[in-house]
Amino acid sequence: MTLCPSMRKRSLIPSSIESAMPRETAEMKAADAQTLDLSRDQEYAARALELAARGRGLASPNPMVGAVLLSDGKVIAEGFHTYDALRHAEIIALEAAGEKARGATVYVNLEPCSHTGRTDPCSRALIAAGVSRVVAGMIDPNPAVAGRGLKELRAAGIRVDCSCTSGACADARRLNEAFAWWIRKRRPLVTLKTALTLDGSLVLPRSRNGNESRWITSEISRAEVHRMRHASDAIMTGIGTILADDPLLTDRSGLPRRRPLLRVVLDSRLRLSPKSQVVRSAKGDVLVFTCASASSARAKKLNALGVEVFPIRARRGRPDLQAVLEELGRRDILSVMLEAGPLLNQAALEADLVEKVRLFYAPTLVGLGSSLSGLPSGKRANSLRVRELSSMRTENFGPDFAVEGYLRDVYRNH
Ligand code: AOF
Ligand code: ZN
Repeated sequence: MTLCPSMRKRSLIPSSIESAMPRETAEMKAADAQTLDLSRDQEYAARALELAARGRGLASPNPMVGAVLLSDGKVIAEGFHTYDALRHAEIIALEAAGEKARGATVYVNLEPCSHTGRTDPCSRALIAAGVSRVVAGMIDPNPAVAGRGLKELRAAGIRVDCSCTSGACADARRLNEAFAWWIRKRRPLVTLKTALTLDGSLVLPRSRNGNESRWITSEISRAEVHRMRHASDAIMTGIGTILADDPLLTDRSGLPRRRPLLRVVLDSRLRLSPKSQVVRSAKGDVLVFTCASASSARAKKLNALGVEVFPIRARRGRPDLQAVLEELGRRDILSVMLEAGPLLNQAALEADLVEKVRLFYAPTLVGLGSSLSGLPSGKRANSLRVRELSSMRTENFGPDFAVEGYLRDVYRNH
């Protein structure tokens, strides 16, 4: 086995024995250097990702991108992208490094762009700065780039490595999955989130004294839900949930975001009350899709209160979900968190418009005899089908746990 230098330092082998070992061959040294290179690459690729994630809530509708410039084994500059500051991560780092960028290695979680968007191509800036190597976390899924950035860098004689070649791009891909989906499909990635008792109930029985919490999951889980809301561009629910719970549906994570979380309500017959919490707190961040008239007195009243009422085509008497998502995509909404009741959840699943689910389970039971709670029985249940989740993960949140999984491979054909 070849020990990498850092491991050897911590080696428990007494130095007398070590010195009696055969001398290192050139081959072993080369392997050592490679291991060192690899662990260094991993370290700075992870740092680039960490920087990128600082753009959460601030980069959309652009991807989250972080860049690290390394010269003589030292970090000489860093940067991350936010949409309003315009400049791309690499440019921020290059400008901070100045002349020192010559010969540097650049770690960036997304392939540098090669196109002129709101800014000039990063590929050209990296070539002009004379960097010697670029390590990219993944190919840019934007069809305007899609490999051209790396190709240009290579053509200019820069050594280019992409983590996707070694299959080490899972974290980079996960961070920008919503961008990757939206930039190709032009509709947002939908994550269905719900809280459940361990036996799968979405509702708690009414409390006897009225003092019991109406929450299924703990405060720790609910704080995580606010982090999810922070990471989303929009939250979507149905009028049934508004009428039943009168929720606020805001992002109360306290974390910075460049656009308010868009609160989307599907309301076929426009039953939304001007007195609801959503409407009373509206500041141009509430969008109601309805199959009813958008010029009725109710609609006008809602408009006056800062709510946008958008007429949408109906499908079986309800807002057509595909059309809703297309409209959201046109509005640069990359991600939607579906926090709805069983009917809308089911409709979205049936229409195959849910990419990801995150289920929060509380360690409680309401009765193992019931199933599919909340869903009408009979005919409707016949249309249900079993869906398999992939890339499952579980995480603990205080007494609860969350299960996450994908119904679709967001990066298929990529
Ligand atoms: C990079 N570095 O930091 C980001 C990149 O309109 P623009 O000029 O902001 O370009 C947006 C596109 O550039 C975006 O769709 C994605 O393809 C890429 N984002 N690229 O090299 C960055 N944010
Ligand atoms: Zn760029």
